[in-house]
Amino acid sequence: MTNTWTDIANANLVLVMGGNAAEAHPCGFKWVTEAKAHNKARLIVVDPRFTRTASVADYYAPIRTGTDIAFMGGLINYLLTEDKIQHEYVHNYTDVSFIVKAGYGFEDGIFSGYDVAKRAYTDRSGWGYELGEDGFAKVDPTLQDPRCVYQLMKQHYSRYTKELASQICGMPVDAMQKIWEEIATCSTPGKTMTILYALGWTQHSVGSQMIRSAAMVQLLLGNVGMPGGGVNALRGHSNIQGLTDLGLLSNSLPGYLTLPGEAEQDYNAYIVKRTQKPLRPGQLSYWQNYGKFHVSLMKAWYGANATAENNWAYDYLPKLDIPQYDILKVFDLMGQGKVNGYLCQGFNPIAALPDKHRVTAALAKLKWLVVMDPLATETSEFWRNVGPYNDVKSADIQTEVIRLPTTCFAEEDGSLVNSSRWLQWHWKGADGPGEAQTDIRIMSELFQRLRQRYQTEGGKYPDPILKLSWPYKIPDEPSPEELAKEINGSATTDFTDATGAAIKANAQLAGFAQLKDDGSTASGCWIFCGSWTELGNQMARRDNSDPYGMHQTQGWAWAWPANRRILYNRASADLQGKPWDPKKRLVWWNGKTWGGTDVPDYKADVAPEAGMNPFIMNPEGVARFFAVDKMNEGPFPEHYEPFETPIGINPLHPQNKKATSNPAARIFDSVWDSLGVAKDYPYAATSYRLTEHFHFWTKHCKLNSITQPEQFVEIGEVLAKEKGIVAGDRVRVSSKRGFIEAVAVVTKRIRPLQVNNQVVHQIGIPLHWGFTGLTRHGYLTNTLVPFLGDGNTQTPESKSFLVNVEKV
Ligand SMILES: Nc1nc2c(c(=O)[nH]1)N[C@H]1C(S)=C(S)[C@@H](COP(=O)(O)OP(=O)(O)OC[C@H]3O[C@@H](n4cnc5c(=O)[nH]c(N)nc54)[C@H](O)[C@@H]3O)O[C@H]1N2
Ligand SMILES: Nc1nc2c(c(=O)[nH]1)N[C@H]1C(S)=C(S)[C@@H](COP(=O)(O)OP(=O)(O)OC[C@H]3O[C@@H](n4cnc5c(=O)[nH]c(N)nc54)[C@H](O)[C@@H]3O)O[C@H]1N2
Ligand SMILES: [Mo]
Repeated sequence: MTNTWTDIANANLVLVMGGNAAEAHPCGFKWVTEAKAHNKARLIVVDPRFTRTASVADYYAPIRTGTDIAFMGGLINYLLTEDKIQHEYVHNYTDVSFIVKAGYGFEDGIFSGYDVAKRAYTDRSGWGYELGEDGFAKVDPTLQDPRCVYQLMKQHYSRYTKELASQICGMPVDAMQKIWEEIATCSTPGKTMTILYALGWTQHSVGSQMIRSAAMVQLLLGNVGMPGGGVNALRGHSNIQGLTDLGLLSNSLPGYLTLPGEAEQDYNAYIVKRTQKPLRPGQLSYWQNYGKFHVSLMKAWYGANATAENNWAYDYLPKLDIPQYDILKVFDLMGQGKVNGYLCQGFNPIAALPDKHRVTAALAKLKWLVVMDPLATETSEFWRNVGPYNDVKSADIQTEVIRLPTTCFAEEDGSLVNSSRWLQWHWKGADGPGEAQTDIRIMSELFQRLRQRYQTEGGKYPDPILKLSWPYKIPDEPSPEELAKEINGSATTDFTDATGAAIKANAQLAGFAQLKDDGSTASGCWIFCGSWTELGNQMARRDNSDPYGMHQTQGWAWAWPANRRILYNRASADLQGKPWDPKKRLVWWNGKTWGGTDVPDYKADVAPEAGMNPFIMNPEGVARFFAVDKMNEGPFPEHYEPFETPIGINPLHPQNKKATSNPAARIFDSVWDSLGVAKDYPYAATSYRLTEHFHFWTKHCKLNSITQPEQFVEIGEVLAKEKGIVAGDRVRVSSKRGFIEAVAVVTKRIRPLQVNNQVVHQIGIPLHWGFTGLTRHGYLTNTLVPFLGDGNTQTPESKSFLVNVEKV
């Protein structure tokens, strides 16, 4: 989230698109209700199904799954041609005036630099700004240069006419027009729209670009950095934000630092590459501090063993031989027999990952599988034959499965980071049952034993394990408090910070501005620095007073970074530092310093005249319409069809088959044969959640099992009639990869769509059932989903695939 849950109350318009917040985030959804009740906000919902969120919306329109870029592209075209943009904001705070390199091009659905054989953009030399001899980016403030971002963007989206967008999305032209008009009213300074999304956008082969297209709309409207604005990812699991913050993805380090690749053996080159110099005069480029964050991290991990002489233990860090080991990659390798053991901590891959049969076959190739979980999951039971629901030959599976029962969140102290980037401390409610141990205990014991083995037996390269700092009172079970303090960080020696304050050795640091690259500070995650200071545990704060009435509640828990609630909030004020609208004030310049109702996302003492731009995490200081080389499928979002498309062509460039679906998506060679086509599987399916269950675990709880006891699928009335299906019939839903059987819910909430001059029916499939727990057994929904994903995040395309439906 750029903004916060509470800030939704400040919105004038709430667009829920790519999510179903009333169902999946029913508690947070109260802030939408607040906005409607106290701010007369309008709620618009765009979803393939008329959802629980749609049922309380002011306006709803259906969309074909996987086509949101066509809608957003059309909207961008509309805003530009109708001139519904926040001019002053767009001209000064975005890259519209920047000149793009001559090497950039786009033809027939493909950007410059594509390698067909590698299915990747291998030459991105054209995807950047033209630099002058002074090293700064070239700009044309008149926006006339045909190679400025404004002109290129306008040209790119001119193809997205209302009619074509409607034909792709299956949304009637008048409905589309109505929503666009309403959104366009938010280009007035001070009038803001918030966009709330979740998996309806991420789970597509073009998911990242869908979200980017939404960000572009928000920039055109001047809605980023504004109260009631922003692009807001409603996170899923209670601590999934914390997972990415702490760098648990295979290619990251805590605080969005990145692991080196194999070619990066040289420490200095690693740091220099990540320390971008400003691309505009007078600009602050915040990543210039990369070295301070990195050295402080290595001091937290390796303590006295990280020294200037050994480049702060740089050689102990693994160097990636491939870009990343995401779950699709790992299970692909497992399927090839290249993985011996798998440690599965709080993860139920056979239920959660696409293509259940493929995942089962991969698990069966393991020598051993360890499952750390409070429950017996489908994954820990994957070898058990459960009739049609898990139709395996147990005798053929040799994998040894070891279950280590864990406690769950209510049985331990700790912190969770919510979607708003708030770190909230929580307290244990009860002891775990039976032999359950905390995850911290299990992992720590495992580490101690591994370390002992390295000590006694040696090994190829024991240093990274032997030299790790482990300063906890009880080495087998560090306390959550000890870990939280370490993650915040402390002084390793006496030192003087940037403001001249004398800091004593071992003092908890007050914030990341104190971090240094000379070894005098240690911090396990720089963005969390400030969460446990000399004043104590900031995450435990529970003061919800709101002195400005702006819903920033600065005293409630602690938000990263620096307790700032709204990112890029400098953009809520004009060039002179005056809020665009006095009713929407966040930060402003008082003649000497920046301050306001939020912590400024800016250098507090830099006067507006100095010409520093608000987006300080980019070296050019402005927000990007042109993504330079950051996105794997090109600088501008382009609509591509789902890999399993019900219409078979991409109406934007029907002649180029290579650009039907995302040419840079994550797909392995062995997967192509498992994809179906519309002739055999004519219906577009999507999978989703219900309020009454949480994934695959609440079916172990009696009350949840009573409220939603049995698996069902949703079918529109028109299709049901065609197929002779009535409510309550059992139906078989099949894809190229397998089938499920469930009860049919026949509904008005899913209607047939007119797409590319044909009728497309959509099928809705909730995902919560399986072959463990107290509900009736069901088939894993992921039996149906294809094993491929987004080109940047590798998130599987669980929201768009093809199926057939028959009555059984
Ligand atoms: N009760 C409950 N709440 C949960 C969870 C749970 O299991 N149970 N899980 C949590 C987790 S981990 C997550 S990640 C979140 C997910 O939260 P959400 O993303 O809100 O939930 P989903 O139900 O997966 O999908 C939301 C909607 O996306 C729509 N959709 C599908 N394809 C498209 C498309 O192409 N375009 C558009 N515009 N919409 C589309 C679906 O019809 C569905 O209504 O929920 C969290 N909250
Ligand atoms: N088709 C389809 N597939 C999907 C999705 C979809 O929309 N459609 N959604 C996807 C999404 S967004 C997600 S997040 C995944 C969810 O997939 P998973 O994360 O694999 O599923 P969960 O059941 O939420 O959690 C896994 C396990 O964590 C255990 N657990 C709970 N607390 C603790 C703890 O403190 N310690 C340990 N060790 N274990 C604990 C639970 O008992 C549970 O068995 O599914 C994905 N799969
Ligand atoms: Mo999720």
